[in-house]
Amino acid sequence: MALRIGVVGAGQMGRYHIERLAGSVPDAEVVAVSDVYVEGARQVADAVGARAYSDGHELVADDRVEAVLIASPGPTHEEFTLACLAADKPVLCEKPLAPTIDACLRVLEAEAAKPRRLIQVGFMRRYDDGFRALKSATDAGRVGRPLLLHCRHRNADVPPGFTSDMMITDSVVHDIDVTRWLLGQEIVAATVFKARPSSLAPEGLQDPQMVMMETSDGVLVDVESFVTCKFGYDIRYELVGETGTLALGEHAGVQVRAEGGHHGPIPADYRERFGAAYQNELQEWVAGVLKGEVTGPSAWDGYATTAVAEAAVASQTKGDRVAVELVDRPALYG
Ligand code: ISE
Repeated sequence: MALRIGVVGAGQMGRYHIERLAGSVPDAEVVAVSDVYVEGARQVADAVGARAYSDGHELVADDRVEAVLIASPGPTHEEFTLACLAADKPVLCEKPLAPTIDACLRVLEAEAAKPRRLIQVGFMRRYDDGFRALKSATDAGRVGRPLLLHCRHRNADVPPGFTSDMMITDSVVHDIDVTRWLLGQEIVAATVFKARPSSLAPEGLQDPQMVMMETSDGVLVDVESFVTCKFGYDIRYELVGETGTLALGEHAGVQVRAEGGHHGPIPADYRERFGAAYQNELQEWVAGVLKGEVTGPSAWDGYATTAVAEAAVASQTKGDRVAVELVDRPALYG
């Protein structure tokens, strides 16, 4: 039997997920789609034979919907995840879990009172083969104890209205999540440094920025966030251990040496770079839910990531190191 899924939000990410769920994820069926712009929901719903709603709460309450994927704007995530918890329905929520620490804590507390996890947060890099290989090599001790982690996060461009704090809350959040997951440590402080802005960045956008993070065991992490780099979507990592380094992302795809030059492909955007990761994420989520398990990035991960992002945004304005304080980790999250 296929898992009957309702998707809240029929914008860019919602449509991207619906296409996959309906076309290439085994045992998944999209039975409902909601969007405040109901015409948009109807258009997508009709294409996959689903019902359309203008109100996500009606979708969550629909008896046909067994599990929910939330891809609506971040500020709506709290109300919809809470509705899913109240209805006891597993939910895959796109990042962020919620945009503020307080909102994340309300979701965390509601789930922590349950006997089992229902929420997974959409940090898809954990499902990328390259990032998984990096984690296996780190865990296997291939380069000894980690000391430093260098992260490069470059986007060709950003949509109009993209702001300097969104470079943290929309973009660097992935590096925050990868750091915690890869090292198995919490981040205890963040400091943001501002380079001189690119003359090609929109007026007022502080681009690029460097985010320095410190982990609980003293690993130092630097993230370059450069969202108007113009040349493509460029994600690179280097972990420095006591006996060697592990690098990711330097040479993806076929490298051509010809005509006196050396050329290789650069993905245009994150959907191209992480297409396979999104596919794995959905497949593993559906397969898990059908077995009664939710094992991907948790509400705790969503909360901790938002807490670090808030500290980094505070550091942007204070120009100083900002400590991250987390609440005690509820038993549900191990
Ligand atoms: C976007 O929202 C994402 O989630 C991408 O993974 C990230 O690289 C990009 O910077 C964000 O804008």
